[in-house]
Amino acid sequence: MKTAITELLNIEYPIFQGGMAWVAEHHLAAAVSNAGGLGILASGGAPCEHVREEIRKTKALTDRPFGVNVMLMNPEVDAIAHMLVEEGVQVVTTGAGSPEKYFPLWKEAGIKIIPVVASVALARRMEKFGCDAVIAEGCESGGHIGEATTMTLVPQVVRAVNIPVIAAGGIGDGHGVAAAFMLGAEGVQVGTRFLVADESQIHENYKERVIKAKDIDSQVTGRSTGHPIRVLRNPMTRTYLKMEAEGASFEELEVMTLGSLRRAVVEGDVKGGSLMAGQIAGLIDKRQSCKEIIEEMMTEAVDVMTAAAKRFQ
Ligand code: TUI
Repeated sequence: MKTAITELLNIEYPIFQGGMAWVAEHHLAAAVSNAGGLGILASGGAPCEHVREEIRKTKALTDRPFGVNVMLMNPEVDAIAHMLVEEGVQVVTTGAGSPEKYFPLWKEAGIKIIPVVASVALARRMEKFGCDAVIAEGCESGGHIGEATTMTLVPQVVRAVNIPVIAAGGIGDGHGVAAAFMLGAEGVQVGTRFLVADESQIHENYKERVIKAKDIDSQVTGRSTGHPIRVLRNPMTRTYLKMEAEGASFEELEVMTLGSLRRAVVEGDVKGGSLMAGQIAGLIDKRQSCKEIIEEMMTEAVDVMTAAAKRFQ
């Protein structure tokens, strides 16, 4: 399947694996790239040198294109931005802010820049600065989210810009891929389904919670602090949301969440950890390799699009 995104990045399938903090490390990213998608390493809140090592380990596992996600709230973001150039990274995605100050540096190095946006305004601004594509991420996504849904954000971004748009948020099977294309996207980004991939290194307990999750099992913490984060409900979210409703300060709430994603991913603490996951977790019911996930999603997408074309012709 050829789209503006497969052509731009020289990849086989228009599927990105989201750059999930603590989750998207070299085994996962390389497996996705080797399967024909775009694997993406996360920087999250990691130190620059750790991300550099991850890039080198990914290169050892794949010759295919892969990307690095820069989480713009990372305290070492400036160092990371320069390190990506030193390491010859070809594709950068960004999240949780505007990457405009790094555009000259990255463009000079020939890096493809694909920011994640949660609004039309930021999409327009990114296009003006010269990015190659944008990822329009709806609030069905796990982790740090904006306000608009994927269904409403994607067509509005598609209409507003002249660069390819990748849809993210709530896409977990071929029906979701087909829907994204119908909204005008040229590719999709998938996070939650890759959490449970065989190559995903997260703790078994976390995978089990994703597989058992039902449609309404995620909650958004931190709306009052301006840092809304979608996670699966657990005792931590119950306490957090209770404190938040009682008007707890940003500092009090921050103390609760500090290190909570690491506790979930590394220690498998499903009670006190942050089980970041999207609303599509309810649809995800099996463990597969990245290759199986990508091939199944693409086959299903083509099948449903073909069936729909026949029905409506
Ligand atoms: O970045 C994400 N998702 C993330 S990052 C993350 S790590 C983290 N942990 C704790 C606290 C904060 C982050 C977990 N999940 N998705 C991309 C995304 N970007 N979603 C929303 C945005 C966004 C929001 C506002 C991008 C830009 C923005 O405003 C920028 C501006 O200057 O207008």
